[in-house]
Formats: sequence, C-alpha cells, structure tokens
Amino acid sequence: MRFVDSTELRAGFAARLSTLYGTEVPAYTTLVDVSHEVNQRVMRRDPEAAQRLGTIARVTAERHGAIRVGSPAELAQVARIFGALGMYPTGFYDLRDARPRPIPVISTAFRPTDRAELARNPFRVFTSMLVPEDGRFFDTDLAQRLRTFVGGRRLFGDELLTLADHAEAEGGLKETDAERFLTLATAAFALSPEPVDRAWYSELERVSDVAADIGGVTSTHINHLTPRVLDIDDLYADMSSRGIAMIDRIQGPPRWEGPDVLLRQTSFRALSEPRRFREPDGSVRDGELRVRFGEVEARGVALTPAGRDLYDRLVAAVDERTAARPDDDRQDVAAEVWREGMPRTERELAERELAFFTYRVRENGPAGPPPATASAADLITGGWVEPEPIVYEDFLPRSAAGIFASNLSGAGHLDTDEGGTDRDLAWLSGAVDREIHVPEELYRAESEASLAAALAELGTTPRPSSPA
Ligand code: OOG
Ligand code: NI
Repeated sequence: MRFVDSTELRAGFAARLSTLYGTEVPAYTTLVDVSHEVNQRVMRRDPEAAQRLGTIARVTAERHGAIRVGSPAELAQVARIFGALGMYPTGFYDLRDARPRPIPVISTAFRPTDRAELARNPFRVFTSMLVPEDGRFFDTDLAQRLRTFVGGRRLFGDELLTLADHAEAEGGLKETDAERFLTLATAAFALSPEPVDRAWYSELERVSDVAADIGGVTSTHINHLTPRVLDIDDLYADMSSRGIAMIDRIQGPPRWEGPDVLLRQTSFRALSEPRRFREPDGSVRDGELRVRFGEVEARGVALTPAGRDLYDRLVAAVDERTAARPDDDRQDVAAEVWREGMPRTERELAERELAFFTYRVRENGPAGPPPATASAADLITGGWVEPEPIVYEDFLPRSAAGIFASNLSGAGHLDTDEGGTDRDLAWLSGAVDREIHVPEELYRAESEASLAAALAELGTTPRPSSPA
C-alpha cells in the first residue's frame, strides 16, 4: 500500500482545513479568490520579481491558521498532531503585555523548519495558550475553575493522537491510516455544534473575549486561515470595493518603494456566526458569536537581530510622529520614517547585515578566489556572489495583538495591581516537553550554510578567466 509522507500529510491537511473553513466562513472563500486575482495581476506585471520570495506555486498554496488552547497538556497534544505533519514549534510570543489590549495568552507557531519543506508546503499554525495563572486577568477562584474545566475536556481523541505519534515516528502513514488521520485531525478543528454554557461563557467574557473563546467551550476550532498575497494594498482596496469591512489598516511595515521586510497583515472583521447556548434554566437557545474572521498577509525578507532593532526603532518613531501629528495619515508618516531610516535596496540590507540572505555564486565574478577570511559583505561588494533574500516565515507580536484586538468586542478587565506570571520560551519548551526553535537561529543557520557552500564553490571551481 502507498505510503503518505509527512509533507503530503501537511499539504493534505492544509487543503482540507481550507475546504472546511470555506464552508464555515464563506467570506474566506471570497478572500482566497481575491488573493488569487491579486497574485495573478502581480505575476503579469513582473514574474521574476513576484517570485523572489517563493515560487507562485508555493505562494498560491500558502496558508497560516490560528488556533487557541487552554493548557500545556493541550498544547503538547497539538504538538503531536502537527509533529505528524512535519510542523515544529517555532518562536515565542507573549501577548499579555500587548497594546492596544493585553490578551491572556502566550503563543508559538508550528511550521516546517527546513527550506525544502517550506518550499513544498509552508503551512503554519499560530497557536495560543491561555495563562489562567496570570493574576492580572484571573482571580485565584476563576483560575482554579478554568483549569478544572479545561482539564476535564478532551480536544483530541485517542485514535487521532495514536495515529499522530505513529506518523511522527515513521515520517508518514500508509494510505488508509493517512486518510483516517486527516479526517480526524480536520474534524478536531471544526466549529462544534455543542451548546455553549451561557453563564460560564459570559463570566469569562467579562475578563476577556479570548479567554471565553478558549476556556468557555468544550472544543477548539480554527480561528482564521490566512492566504498570502503579493500585493496587500491592492487586496485591501479590492476587498473594500466589494463591500467587505476591513479593519482600519494594514499591520506591520508601510507600503513604500524600498524592500519589503518581515510581514504585513490585514483582516476583515469577525462575522457573527450562529451558535447554540445552554441557558441557566437548562433550555437550549439559538444565539450568535463573533470570533472568527479572515486575514491576509504579504511576506518580506527576514531581518537579523540588528535589522529587527532598526525595525523596532522605526516603529517607535512612527508612533511618536503620529502622536505629534494626529491629523496626518499613519501610512504616510510611516513611509516617511522608512525613507529616512530603512535601506532602500536589498543589497544594502545584505551589506549591512540587517537581513538574512543565501548566496549564489555569480557566473561572471572576478577572476581568482576571494580571501579565505572574506565576509558575506566582502563577497557581495567584491562581485563574487549575489545575495538572495530569505523570506520571513514567522509572526510579529504587535501585529498579532492588533489582529486579536481589532476583532474583540468587549473591553475585558485587567487588574494591574496583581502580578503577572513569568513565561518565556524555555518555560514553554519545558511545559510541552519539546524543543521550541528560535526563528533567528534557523535563518542564521540557513544563511551560514549557504555562505560556506558558496566559499567552497569559489575556492575549488577553476574559473574560465582565471590565469591559474
Ligand atoms: C491569533 C492572532 C495572531 C497573526 O497572524 O498574527 C495571528 C488568534 O487570533 O488566535 O494569527
Ligand atoms: Ni493570523
């Protein structure tokens, strides 16, 4: 019988989730259609530039999902399911101090970590976990009841988890098991028809809508599924002209004529969806909730820690200037700040080591090998190699907070006199008993391996014009 490897499982899962979400949230289908139209327009303009950060095949299939869970035990189970799909926890995001609104979660993203796997299918899932221990949001009584509620539910059945472990150990599953695994895994993220306990949900909503969405129901669900576009400004205008209410801006770096860095995202507002409620008197009534929405994103080059510092400084400068000039458009102010502070070309980003690149040896470079001690910048300026951008595969905490906040209706409640609870990547890694990858380390390793390969190629390949 045919063996279905983890790459094919991942692509299959992403496709099934997309079909599911399209039936649950029809506006998502519109978003995907418009994204494809935008991508075709960009491809017609300049196919080479359009595919500089990934082939059109990759970009067309590319999605990220978002899910939310209630405890380390649940997150560890999620890690087993995604492990079967070749997706590993990467990055740590703490949204509890987020502006404009703190959210009682910490997050990571499950994604392929290997370049070839990303090229085959880059599916990733932003995964948030509730922190009931954080006294700023929950008092001890509510925290205890939340832990009991979450501890008593089962998001994923034994059959699904067993198949997941098997797939992760073997690198895939035989065809019939693969089919069963994909069916169960997709169903685990569907919106449940189970009635929502009104009193419990409302109690949590008073603290935070996100806490209610996570801990107020007995199952989890996909919160959004995000296609990638090559021109997010075009998409924003197109969706708005179709009468779909978008959030008021695009999150992340501004539109400008220089290189795209990191990630730009926008979304349409959460739509009300029919949900059933169990009332305090025991009756079941129809109602609605607004928690799920549509998001879209455009990706740029990954920044080195120095580049990220520069980015953060520019964002702070945009904040200051918009506060001082409240009548000016934030996008215009941001573009102005970018022109003053951000390199205008990819090449300058590479030479100043502000972004991550791989290196391609140039056909008609200088005669003779570079000095053994040459840095990447020396190889570029000396004409030996051409830098090629590494696409940013991760998320931005500030945009994530903005995406959460723009889709919440209640203000929530925060008790700033209470202390928070320390949570970091090491804690999360221990709690789920898995390594959590550090994005910048992955990009750096890829860049360094490419540099070493380029040097080896330059040192060993006799060049036609070389006098030797
Ligand atoms: C996650 C929000 C963050 C992103 O793309 O930054 C996110 C959520 O709403 O659960 O998906
Ligand atoms: Ni998202």
